[in-house]
Formats: sequence, C-alpha cells, structure tokens
Amino acid sequence: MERELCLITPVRLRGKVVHGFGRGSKELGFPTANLEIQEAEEATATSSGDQRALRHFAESHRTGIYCAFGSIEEGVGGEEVHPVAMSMGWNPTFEDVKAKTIEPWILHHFDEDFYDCHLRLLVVAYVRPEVKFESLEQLKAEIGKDGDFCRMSLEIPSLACFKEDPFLKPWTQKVQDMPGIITSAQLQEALSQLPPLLESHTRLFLTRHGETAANEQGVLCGGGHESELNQQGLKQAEELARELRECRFALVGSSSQLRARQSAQLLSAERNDVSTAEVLENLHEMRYGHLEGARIADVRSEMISIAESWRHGKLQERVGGVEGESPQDLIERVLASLGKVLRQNRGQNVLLVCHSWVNKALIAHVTPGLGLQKLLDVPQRNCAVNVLDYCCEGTDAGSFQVLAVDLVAQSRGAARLEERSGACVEWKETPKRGGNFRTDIVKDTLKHKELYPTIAFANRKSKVRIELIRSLMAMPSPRDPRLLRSDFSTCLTPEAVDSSGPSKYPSGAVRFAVEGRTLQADKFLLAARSEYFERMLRTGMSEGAAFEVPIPRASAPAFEAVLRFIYSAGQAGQALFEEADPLEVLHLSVEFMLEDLTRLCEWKIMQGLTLDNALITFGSVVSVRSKVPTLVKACVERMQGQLRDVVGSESFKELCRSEVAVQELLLSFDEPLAKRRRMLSGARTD
Ligand code: ADP
Ligand code: RBF
Ligand code: MG
Repeated sequence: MERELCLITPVRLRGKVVHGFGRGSKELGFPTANLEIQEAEEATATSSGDQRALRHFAESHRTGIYCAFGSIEEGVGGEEVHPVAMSMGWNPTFEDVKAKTIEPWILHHFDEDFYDCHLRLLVVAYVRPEVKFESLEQLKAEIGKDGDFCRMSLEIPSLACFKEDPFLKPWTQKVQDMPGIITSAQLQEALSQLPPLLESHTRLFLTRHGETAANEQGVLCGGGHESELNQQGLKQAEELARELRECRFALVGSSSQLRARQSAQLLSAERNDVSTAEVLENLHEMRYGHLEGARIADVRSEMISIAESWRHGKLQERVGGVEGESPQDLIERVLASLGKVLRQNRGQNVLLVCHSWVNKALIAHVTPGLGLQKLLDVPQRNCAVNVLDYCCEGTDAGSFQVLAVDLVAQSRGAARLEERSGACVEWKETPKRGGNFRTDIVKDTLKHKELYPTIAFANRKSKVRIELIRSLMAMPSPRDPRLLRSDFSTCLTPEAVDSSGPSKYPSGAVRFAVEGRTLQADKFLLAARSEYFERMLRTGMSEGAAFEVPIPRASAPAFEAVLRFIYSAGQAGQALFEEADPLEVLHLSVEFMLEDLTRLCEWKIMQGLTLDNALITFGSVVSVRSKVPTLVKACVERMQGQLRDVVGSESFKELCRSEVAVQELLLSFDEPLAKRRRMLSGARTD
C-alpha cells in the first residue's frame, strides 16, 4: 500500500470522545477515540464553534488517513501532546457506517479510557485514501503501518514544530491569551480598537451589574436571591453610563433581577437613543439552590468541589442540589434568550446587563479553544463590559465572536487574574522584576470585591495572581495642589517680604521665543500654577514688556503642550500629544518641574511601548531616569529575554555613544547587581 505525506493547511479540531461501533479495535491494538459529530441543526442551536469546525473538516477534506497531533483537555495520562494516526470517512470495510466518522488513534499507551473527555487535534498531513479490505487481519496490518508512518512523519522538524501549538495545550489557555480578544482593558480605549460591525451581525455589549451589598458582604447571591447595588455599585454604573454615552444602542436591557435592573436603569438614563431599560427573560444569574444567601466563607468546601467538577468537564453538575443549576442548564437558557433579542436587532448595538456566571459561561462557551469548563477563569468585574458579535444569518448564523472581555471604566485600572497553586492567606503586592506587580490573595476574608466571585470558587489553597497591566492602566490625573488651584486668593494676599525678593505674583503677559516663533502666556497664571515659572517670572518681572524668554532646545508644539497643560490645570490629558511628541514633552516637563506632566508623558509613552522603540526610549530617558523609574523599568521589561535582538539593532549602536546609557542598560538587566555597584562606587542611587 502506498503512503505519501501530503501536507495540508493545519486544521484545529476539538470534540468529545464518544462510543464508536464497539468492534473491538482496542483489542486489535488500535483503539480509536471516535469524536462526536452532531446533526447540523443540533449544532447550530448550541452554536458551538467546535462542532462547526468538525463538520466543515469532514465536508471539505477528502476521506482517508491523516497525521495529526492530539491532546486530551482533561489531562488524562498527563498533560501531554501525542502523535496521532486518524481516519476520516466511511470505513468502507464495514457496511454499517451511515455517517462519516472522525477516529483518531493516539499513538500512546493510556492506562484508562477517556470517554466523554475532550480531544484536541491539529491535523497536518494526508497519508492515503481509505480502502475496502477483504479481511480484518489486512485492515489491522495496514493500520499498524499507518501508525508507524505517522509517528515517523511527525518527527520531521517541519511537522514536529506543530506539537508546540498553544491550541494543543488547553490546560494553560486563558481567555486573556486568545489572540484578537481584548481583555481586562479600559473601556474607551478598547472600544476604539474594535472592528466595524457587519450588517449581518448584532453587537452585544454584555455587562455585569455593579457591586451589591451581597458582593460586599461575601454572600452568595444567585438567580434566586436579590441584593441591591451599594454606593460603590451605583458609582460604577454611573461612571459606565458616562463612558457609554457616545455609543448608540438599539436596546438597553437587563435580566429580571434587581441588581441588573438597577444598573440598566442608570445606564439608560439621559440617553438620546433609548429612554427606558427593558427586562428580559432567562438571563438571571445561575441558581445556587440551597446555597442561595449563604456566606461564602461557610460553604467554601462545597463550592470548591463543584468548581473542581466543572473544571474537569462535569458541566451538568448542579450547584446547591436539585434546586440549583449547572453550567449546562445556564448556557442553554441564556443562548436561547439572547438569540431571540439579538436577531431582532440586526446591524445594531445592544446593551444588556447580566451577571457574573451568565457572562463568564457565554464567553467561555463560544470562544474556540476555551469551552464552557473554563468559565471559572474568565475575568468579570462588577460593571465590566464584554463585547460580542452575533451572526444573524448565513452558515454561521447563531454563532458569537468574542471581541473584548472585562472592560472597565477609566478610574478602575486594569488587572489580569490568574489562579495559581500554592498557599493562600492574605493580600500581598510584590513588585515583580520589570515593574509589574504580583498580587497574591492570601486571606480567607476575601475583601477585594473586584475579584468576587472568581476567588470564591478558587481553591482555598489557590494563589491568585493579579498582574497589573501598566500599558492598560488608567491615565494619571494631576495631583499637584498648585496645578489644581482654581481659587487664587492666596496668590493675591501679600506675602511676608523676605530676602529672596518681592512678594507679589507677577501679572501681565510673558512672551516666549521657541524655534523662532513667539508664544504668549499670562504671567499670573503660569506663576500661580508652576513653581518653576513663579521663580522665573518673579525675577524677570522688572524686565520691560518687550522682553522675550528664550526656550532653547525645544520645539514649538512641545512647549505649547507644556503651556496647555498648565492652562488646563492638567485636564488636557492625551490631547496634548496630538501635535507634540510625548518623549520631548517629557524632557520639558522635567526641566519645568511639572511632575504631573512627567507622569502623563510616562503613561503615554508606555501605551505605545514596543520592542522596537523600547531601546530608543530607554536611551532617551536614561539621563532623567530617577524621574521616570516606571518607564525605565517598562523599557527594560520589554527588552528582557530579547537581548540578542536589542544588541543587534541600529538603535543599540546609537546608544553605545553614551557610556552611561550602556552601563545603565546592562545594569538594569541585573537589578540586585546594579544596586550593589552603585553603593560600592558611592554614586547616587537616585
Ligand atoms: P469504540 O468502539 O467505543 O470507539 P475502541 O475499541 O475504538 O472503542 O476504543 C476507543 C476508546 O479507547 C477511546 O474512546 C478511549 O477512551 C480509549 N483509548 C485508550 N487508549 C487509546 C488510544 N491510544 N487512542 C485512542 N483511544 C484510546
Ligand atoms: N477503515 C477502512 O475501512 N479502511 C481503511 O483503510 C481504514 N484505515 C484506517 C486507518 C487508521 C490509522 C485508523 C485509525 C482507522 C482506519 N480505518 C479504516 C477505520 C477502522 O475501520 C475503524 O477505526 C474501526 O472499524 C473501528 O471503528
Ligand atoms: Mg473507536
């Protein structure tokens, strides 16, 4: 029999292992893990991307034997990726096969069966067509040779590399690792990055309600329990309402539960597009049965064991006994309810306020490569917004595409949540090398409400890692009392005359000469809001009106940005950088002692930090490194582990001109050493 290695565009498949024909393949030495393929209608109803992919593979590829890599999601026999010989087709040797089968024979010995588990396959090559054999012996012999052929072929480096595909290692996968999904970011920034909505789709802004009294008290509050928004929750909803003001919605709605209705009411207030919030059926939180209203601390062990079952794919397991719901129950009613309202609003945006598990379940279920059993890992803070596009027509009708998860309003910073094994006792924030923070939750009284209820369902011994993502952190707001001054009366009170000079604030106009241009500003305002300008203008006060203050080594747009920052009392924000280069403004801000502006520039630069510009940025700010430690750290962090690329780049040659810069760079890769050296050399540690 001829076998040929015919490479195909790799296909990623995920399916549940079901019973096959029971022909005793295992006894013959080639067990095949038959994958479940649902009827077309059935698959659309549950809108699972996995089923669609399986059917598409069977319909669009020729029948026969394929080489693949495979892994079992549930980690049976260890979390490993194995070579696979796979048959797809009609098994022509037998006459009872009514539909195409997908049957992978994993080339590995397992001590146990893994029916009902989820298999992932990355199919990479075609080997031969299927054959109608005269005898079972013949079939067995050829399948054995297929196994050898596939095993060998998959060791060829060009194929072996597919073994590392992240899709095959689901046990490490998180929604935040999924390409194309913005996670735990700031709402407005993320919204500006979304692709335009297609006419055939509806865009769902799926939101979680604001914080409730129950959230605050650590009380379980499911679909059968009510709790009102607390002060914090009201504030969260109001802030979200402000940030969503520019979006147009065809509908604002919520589940029937009080906390969701309250949030939706705040979100629909003072809008031009919709005037009231609608209430929708079947979007209530998962019912917790006899656990409703219980204190998390009291029922923790029960919750941990149920969470463990879900994690292992037992998605029909109910929380809180017969009165409670399972993730499967939840997702079925939610999909049905959402489908209806989304189809009615084709081509438009819909804003719905739901609940933690509702949102998490939907996101996990519809994200290819994630799956419902990963629902525990989806981050979902109070009043977080998730954005999903729903397809209303065509072959993909009924499917969702997740665009963003856990977006929150400006004031709330961004954090990633990750569960770790290890002991768990209280909160700790440890600066990690490179400027990120590791926050370990270590206490049973899980006070940090933003994390509820993910943490509640985490193992008692879990360590939860929260990574603050600096590039997605909130824009810093000004703090300097001078800058924030709107009541100037103190400036007018004659101060005690001391030896340093006259006491009165200067008045009138001052003119600056920048790049051959003249920029004019008000002396009083500058002096009142900036210590630097106060000193400069007081001493220069005696000069005549014709006097122009030269600002050397600055571009007009950058200096204008400095003036605008002062004039706006720091409120101009990002708009400052429309014309001016943040790096240049940063240097001016240091020169003019405007710390709030320095922080703003630092933040702005960090937003756009890439491996390419990290070195240039580092070289530029190294002289003022003590003023911008966060930025310096962020630059170093960007470059860490990529030293080879860094040293090979053009900008490195540029940097080499400054001995201090090179020294600082090399030292920053080894922070403990750097400290010792600075101490030894008696240099200022800044
Ligand atoms: P069935 O007719 O039900 O598919 P098989 O005789 O083909 O039964 O055996 C397949 C079952 O054996 C799989 O569903 C799986 O649980 C188990 N099994 C154990 N080892 C393997 C393996 N190496 N490859 C595939 N399935 C295996
Ligand atoms: N069935 C066939 O009828 N003809 C084939 O050529 C054939 N080749 C196979 C090759 C491999 C590597 C595997 C795993 C299965 C193959 N099968 C083939 C399917 C086989 O008939 C089926 O797995 C058993 O009947 C159990 O359902
Ligand atoms: Mg089988």
